[in-house]
Amino acid sequence: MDTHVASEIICRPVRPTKSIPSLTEDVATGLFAARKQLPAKYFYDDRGSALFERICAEPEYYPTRTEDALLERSARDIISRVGPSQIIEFGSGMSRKIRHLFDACSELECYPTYVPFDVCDDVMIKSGEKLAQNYAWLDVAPLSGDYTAGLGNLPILGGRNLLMFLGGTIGNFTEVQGIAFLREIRDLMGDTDQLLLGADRVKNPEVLHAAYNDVAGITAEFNLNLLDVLNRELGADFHRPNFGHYAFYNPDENQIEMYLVCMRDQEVRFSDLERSLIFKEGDAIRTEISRKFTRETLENMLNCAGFEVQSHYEASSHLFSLVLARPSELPPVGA
Ligand code: AVJ
Repeated sequence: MDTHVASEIICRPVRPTKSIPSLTEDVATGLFAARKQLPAKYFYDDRGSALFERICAEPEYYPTRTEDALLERSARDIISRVGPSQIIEFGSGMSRKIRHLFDACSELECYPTYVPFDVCDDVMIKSGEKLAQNYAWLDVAPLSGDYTAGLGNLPILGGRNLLMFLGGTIGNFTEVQGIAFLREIRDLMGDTDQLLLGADRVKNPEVLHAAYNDVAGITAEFNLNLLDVLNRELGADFHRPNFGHYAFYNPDENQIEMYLVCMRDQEVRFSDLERSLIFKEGDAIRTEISRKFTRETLENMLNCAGFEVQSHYEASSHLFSLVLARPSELPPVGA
């Protein structure tokens, strides 16, 4: 007789504290403008999320496997330093990377509750159930919502918490946005809590270029999928073959910039908005920035957000960094 009763995973909704623009508003301000741009979050519909998973497995896309290897190597150190009673992960996705930490938890007999925080309840529940099968001690208590919409309504954190923001997603924010987001995280944290941040590093631009221009064309497909999102969500009629994927490393800004470039004049109709927009050959939409850091710029950003670096784990190749940091005094305004 099977006596094991899987406890049900229930997602707690987190109400936004900031009003976040809708896709319609982002299109109105970002596309109907001289410099066209859209937030990177719109890539991730079901197909876009699946394409991102495939990008992570491409030989040129080093960040995922580098971070994974780093996490595997440093998991014991992280868990023994923090001794978490809760692990909260912003943008948990399919909760793949977390396994290394749980392996270390099992070994060190530290049994935290896992709190993934993401937009998709189904994915968190399915991934959580799988995890719970592998780690008998594990409780999964997801939070559902948009972590960029303010963290003020998160349940108050008791105990010792490890907060995590991995994958290098911090690079999708501008410097100002990134610091503001890290400060919001800091405001949730108590003295014994720590943040684990994953960030991609400045490196040979050829390596960066290749990572966003994989030969199999998955990144191009991921970028172009955004046009399908706009067509579906706003009743638009972008003709995909009119647009091309263009991604390059901008060494002045230390960031990858990704664009959809129009290669043939097209009037695009947004029927839901009752508006049209003329795209000329050569017009471009910036669809993503992905900032790359040096050890210094990364630690500086953390200091500006009110963190003190505890451990900086980096691959010998310096391809990627994981930083464990604890809240400290906020620096004076203007510092
Ligand atoms: C999910 C933000 C880490 O910036 O490398 C991958 C997204 N874009 N290929 C990144 C992405 C193009 C990715 N992050």
